[in-house]
Amino acid sequence: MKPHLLVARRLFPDLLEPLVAHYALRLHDHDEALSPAALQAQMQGCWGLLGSGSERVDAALLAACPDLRAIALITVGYNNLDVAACRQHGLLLSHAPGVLTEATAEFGLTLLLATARRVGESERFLRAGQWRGWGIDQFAGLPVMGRTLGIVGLGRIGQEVARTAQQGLRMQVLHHSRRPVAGWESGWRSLPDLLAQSDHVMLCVPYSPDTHHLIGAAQLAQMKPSATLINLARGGVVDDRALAQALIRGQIAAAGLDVFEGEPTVCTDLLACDNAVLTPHIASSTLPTRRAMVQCAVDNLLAWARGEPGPTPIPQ
Ligand code: 8YV
Repeated sequence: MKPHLLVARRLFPDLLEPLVAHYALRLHDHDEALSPAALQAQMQGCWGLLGSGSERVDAALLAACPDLRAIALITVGYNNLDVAACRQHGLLLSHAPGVLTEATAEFGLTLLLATARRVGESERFLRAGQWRGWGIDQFAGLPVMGRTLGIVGLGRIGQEVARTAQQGLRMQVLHHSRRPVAGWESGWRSLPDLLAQSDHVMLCVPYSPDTHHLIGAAQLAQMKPSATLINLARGGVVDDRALAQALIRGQIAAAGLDVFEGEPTVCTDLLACDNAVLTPHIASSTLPTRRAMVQCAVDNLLAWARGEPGPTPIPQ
């Protein structure tokens, strides 16, 4: 009998096809994530989970799903897993590093430019039929080229943003990371210094208990009033309510957010902020990239079916 594999999202059926030879697929063919209770129910008897990064797997779920032996994620982030608990249960774990670096970095810069140059706000104004004439200071934005970009978290995506911002936009790049990153030592700043010195701040740091609400009221108060904040990381890295207050009070100029605490629900105060560009977690969303992410999970599952280690295990 083939082991059961829960595919917890609507993915690309053609890419899942090779799995059928080895696994009995149980498809949750929807864009809406399974609730924790539904996930637990669907996982009964499953050997594996092909997940999208939003399925919470913790000690309680593992205890309730004793057959679970493997989790392959299509995402690079794996903060939805209690990795220590998964390892205690001896699970095989994989994620999708590398394949989404360019698309995500590209979107970080898209959000930065759109936020600084007020693309969302001015488009809403035009579509609402409010454009009566060209104005000398109409939607005057903030300059990006040649300015200082502070990147929090200089992993693969952060470094790709840094290189592109330096080369393409002639930006001076500062960064804050826990460990020094070879080749980038001179741009390292403490978090307060980075926040105080940057014209634009971009968050590229993984989410963990250590980075929960890394940016809250106190940190927002350290930023320049003319600065923008871009969140490309995870919702929980920013205290969204504090951010909305900072945007309303003009404590910072604008924000560009692709990720939210409690997404897909978005804090209503943020929704009301015209100086925020808000996108529905699409940074990695180009078709080639999304397909490569799914392929990465499939490759790990196929390797496991052959009794081999997968190509992209979650690091120890
Ligand atoms: C995913 C991501 O699109 O890979 C990640 O960690 O954040 C994105 O690329 C997202 O997690 C899908 O749920």
